[in-house]
Amino acid sequence: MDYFTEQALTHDECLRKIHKIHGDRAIVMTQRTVRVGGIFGLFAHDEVEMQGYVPKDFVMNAAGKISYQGIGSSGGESRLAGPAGGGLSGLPPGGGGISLSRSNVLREPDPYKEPVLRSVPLDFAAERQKILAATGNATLPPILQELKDIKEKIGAISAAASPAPEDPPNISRLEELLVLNDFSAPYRARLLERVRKECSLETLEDFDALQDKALEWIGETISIYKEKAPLSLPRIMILVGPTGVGKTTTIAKLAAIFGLSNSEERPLSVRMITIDALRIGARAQIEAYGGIMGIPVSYVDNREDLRKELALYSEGVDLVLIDTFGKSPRDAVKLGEMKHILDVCGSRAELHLAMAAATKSGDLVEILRQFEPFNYRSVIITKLDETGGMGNVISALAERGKSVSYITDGQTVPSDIQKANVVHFLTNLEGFKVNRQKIEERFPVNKSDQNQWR
Ligand SMILES: Nc1nc2c(ncn2[C@@H]2O[C@H](COP(=O)(O)OP(=O)(O)OP(=O)(O)O)[C@@H](O)[C@H]2O)c(=O)[nH]1
Ligand SMILES: [Mg+2]
Repeated sequence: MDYFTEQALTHDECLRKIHKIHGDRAIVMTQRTVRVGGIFGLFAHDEVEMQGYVPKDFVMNAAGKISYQGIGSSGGESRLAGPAGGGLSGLPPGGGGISLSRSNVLREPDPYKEPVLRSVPLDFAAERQKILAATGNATLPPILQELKDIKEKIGAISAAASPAPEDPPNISRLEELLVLNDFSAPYRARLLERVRKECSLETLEDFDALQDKALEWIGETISIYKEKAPLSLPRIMILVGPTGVGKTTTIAKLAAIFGLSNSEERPLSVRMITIDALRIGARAQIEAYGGIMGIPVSYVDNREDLRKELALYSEGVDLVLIDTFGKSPRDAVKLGEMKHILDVCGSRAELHLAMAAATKSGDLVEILRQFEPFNYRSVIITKLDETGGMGNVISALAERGKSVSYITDGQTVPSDIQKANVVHFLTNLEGFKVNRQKIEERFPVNKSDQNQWR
């Protein structure tokens, strides 16, 4: 076997040179571009370099055709490999040629028998590596990376051009119900995200089932205040909140619930204190309630008087209800004064924040935030009868992580107040088809929850 290496300026020229020097049995194995000549890099130029061999022993196969040792085909003909001859077909001039090793062909060595050439499968992975090596491995990865980038860009462009997948119609219907009930935008987004993620296709197609699921998840976001018996008597309950939300009326309702006898429970010994005595009408209002119920009312406007009043009730009184003057939550000075007075009640006093149900969700969040320094234990939602839905209230309470203790739904003392429960909130939502039985099973109202502290 004679091996050769030849160089020429062009691909064709190199083939012609090999043909001329080594004859037409020459086999080109590899081809590459080499930089030749020049001094210190000047005047250098590219040439094509081909390597190969001229087979010495060849065999005639059964069909009478000549096969050379070293070619991976049992029926290959003798010819100069190259673009025209097919040996390098598919490879660009200047690229590499497939090097076929001897191991690719097994030849029966018995000269007395007709020679049989048996081809063994090429190791394509190895051959591919050789091609990569011949074409310059370093150039392929950047090309592949570029292709990948182009593919990604095309993907991004087509994604931007095609509209986002639309929600199933029932999700849009559910969103309309949430809007109708004034749920805040962040609350709606969170709930709908959960619907998209967790609801089965079956549920999404059945609007009743979807509403059941949504109501259940809304219910889970409502936190009900757990009333605890006080460690010592008297229990002190204080109501604060913005102007006109119904604090005094609610104090009167609570006084009636706890202080008036009913058939089931003994009446508690209740006192009402107001620190709203200076405002025209305020004193008369609470005095009227006290008079009707037979519950004593006292007035204070400073810390010392409040301390004295509480001391008077240290024995024999179960419950002291303290009404406060309504102030805008933005009036920080007045709120500070009120907090200063109320602080004499000590940490055992339970402070509750009253808010009207018809307030916008954003304003509710702001009120919840402004009254934070009072460290209120729960929220009382008033005037539920004046609004549809409760989405705004549910959203705001969930956003600030607050519990609700009572809801009031009318001006009548004492009937229009009740201990808050999840079922009440959910059944008040507008437009929803409420499966009451399901809701009651999911959010059972315990008797102990319903029974106000005694
Ligand atoms: N519809 C309705 N009206 C209520 C409710 N609670 C109170 N009100 C009415 O709301 C008005 C104001 O009630 P108040 O109890 O004086 O409110 P307040 O928070 O004490 O007011 P200020 O002391 O002025 O801050 C009165 O006309 C009440 O009858 C309720 O649950 N529903
Ligand atoms: Mg009042």
